[in-house]
Amino acid sequence: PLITAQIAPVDAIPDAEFYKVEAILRPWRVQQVSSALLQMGIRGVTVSDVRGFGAQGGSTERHGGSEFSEDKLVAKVKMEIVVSKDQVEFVIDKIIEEASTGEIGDGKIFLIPVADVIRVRTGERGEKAERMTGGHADMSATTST
Ligand code: AKG
Repeated sequence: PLITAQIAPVDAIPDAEFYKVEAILRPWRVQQVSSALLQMGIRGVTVSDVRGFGAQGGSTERHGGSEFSEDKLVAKVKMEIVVSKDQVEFVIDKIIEEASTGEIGDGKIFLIPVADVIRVRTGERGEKAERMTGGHADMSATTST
């Protein structure tokens, strides 16, 4: 089934030039998600192995009564991607498309406004620092300097 982010536009959240899309995902779906992002020109993904639990208390079983009985930490992967505002919805939709199984434990996506991006090598800030050669900005070619 095709699932995309339900209408909750970026306009309704704190305004920023850049946002961090932080996704907690099933480890075995991460390769699929990151190659899809790469294909759409997204460059710059940070991945960490994490453990945690969500609304189900980490329980993988759903039969009555046992759901909230223990806090079991489940292995997940945290993907962090900082993109400009115009790319946020594409990235969220792509993550959902590639990571969703429809089962409990698919994970969650957090959207965080980012105040600035600074490239360590050059000290560049803002869009200059966020943009990467061969990345989304070059592929869409809507802006070029
Ligand atoms: C949760 O704790 O909310 C879960 O979804 C547990 C199931 C899982 O992550 O595999």
